Amino acid sequence: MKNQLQQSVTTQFKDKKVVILGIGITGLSCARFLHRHQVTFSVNDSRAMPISPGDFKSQFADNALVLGQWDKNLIAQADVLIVSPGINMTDPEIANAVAKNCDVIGDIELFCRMSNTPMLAVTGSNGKSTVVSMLNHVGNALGYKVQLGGNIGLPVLDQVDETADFIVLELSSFQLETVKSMAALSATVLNISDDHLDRHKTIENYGAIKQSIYRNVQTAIYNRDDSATTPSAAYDNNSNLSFGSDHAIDGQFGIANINGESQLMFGSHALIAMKVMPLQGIHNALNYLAVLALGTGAGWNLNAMLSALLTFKGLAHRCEVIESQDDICWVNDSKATNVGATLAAIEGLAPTLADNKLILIAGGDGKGADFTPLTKALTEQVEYLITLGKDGREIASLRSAKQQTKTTHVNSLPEAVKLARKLANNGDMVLLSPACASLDMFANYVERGVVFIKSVLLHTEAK
Ligand code: UMA
Ligand code: ADP
Repeated sequence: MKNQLQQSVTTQFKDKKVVILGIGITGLSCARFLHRHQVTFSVNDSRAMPISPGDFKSQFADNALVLGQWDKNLIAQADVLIVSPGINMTDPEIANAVAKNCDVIGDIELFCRMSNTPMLAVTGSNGKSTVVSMLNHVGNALGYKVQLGGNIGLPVLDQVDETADFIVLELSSFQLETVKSMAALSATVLNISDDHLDRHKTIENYGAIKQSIYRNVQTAIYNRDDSATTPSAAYDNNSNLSFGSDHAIDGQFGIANINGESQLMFGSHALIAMKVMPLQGIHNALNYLAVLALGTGAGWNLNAMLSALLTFKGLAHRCEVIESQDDICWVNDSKATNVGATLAAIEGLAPTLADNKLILIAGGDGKGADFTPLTKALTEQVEYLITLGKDGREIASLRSAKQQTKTTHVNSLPEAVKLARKLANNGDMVLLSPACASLDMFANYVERGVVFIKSVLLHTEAK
């Protein structure tokens, strides 16, 4: 196996000038992979100090590193450019330099060209990390050797292991832009809502990039609730499976209310009651169904998957209930970096509150998204809105004139928590679900979530 991989790498890069663009976690994994297989490369990163040149030299002694600007000559001479997902290749500074016959790929494309491991691939605006983590958990519980990689933060070239039974890949739109040779066993677009429009410009373009996950797939899995996920004519596969919140026809996954209980269904067959599942909310019911459909496409046993899902506890920063010392339900949904995720949180959680109120903390960097799909939820289900960050005021403006007395813009997250603590009574819920990226105020969504948790614990202890 090892020799086969080495041969394939050697053939791929023989006599080629290889340039890696970006030396973040993807670029580093590419450099490690090429170095392991004795391929010489150069690295170019437009930032001044993404890595210390000393560290780079100690790991990759014979390879060149250019920092601080795009090196147009280096880029122009490349036969193969391996591009990090965060780099926008339509940026004229790079686009104008790339040679016509240059092979522009990313780490995922490289992996697809090298590996024969059966692949389960997941994209979508929301739920990717939750679904791939569930799949990983379920596959391992079924006794398979499963690897997890991609946008979840585990660069796929660090995961190459030809002895694995399956690889589960989380793919972002940025990563899919440079994928050409993927042929997954099963693949899904979970849902599509505005995200990353600062880079992809239109929702149509963004949707088309997401759809490319269906290219050459054996079983395409789509969400009946979201027509943008249905494979387009360009990807009319032989085999499709679907999931949705409606009654499913035979052979498809759905949800039904049976004797007052919401059940996950396979056709007319009730699989399990949602109330016994660890993760609640309609969005998580859909996530469970997506996992069952993806696993079915890979030949996994349905009953065994259901048992395994009962022991998956959920990920931090996604509708995570904080264990506070008071009787207020504080929910950290810092990973809600777009409108769709915040909508799912409000619509999933508000109905659980009966007469208690929902206080929402939202705002940050909206990445060019249209916030208006939030209007109904913000006016009908949110009692008090606290906003912050670059685009917080735009979200606040969606509330009615009358509701502006129950809408406050603050300067920091600790200040938002302090105000929420003052406003909340026992039984109420305070939800941090920003509908925005965190980068205007924090290093990332994890830091934002941690600051929220710390502030909550500080204020609830002080009470
Ligand atoms: N860089 C430049 N010039 C630029 C932009 C970036 O030189 O104009 C350089 C930076 O200086 C840095 C490197 O490129 O050295 C960073 O590359 P990158 O932004 O692609 O980030 P990585 O560290 O390689 O992480 C990427 C994903 N990041 C992005 O897509 C922005 C990670 O997803 C992913 O976990 C990782 O690869 C492994 O696959 C993060 C993310 O925010 C979590 N993803 C977006 C999302 O989930 O919404 C798509
Ligand atoms: P992603 O990896 O796509 O960003 P995550 O699983 O990390 O997805 O969840 C991101 C946000 O989306 C969280 O706020 C989470 O509660 C919410 N979410 C999870 N699943 C769904 C879904 N199916 N539809 C809408 N929102 C969802």
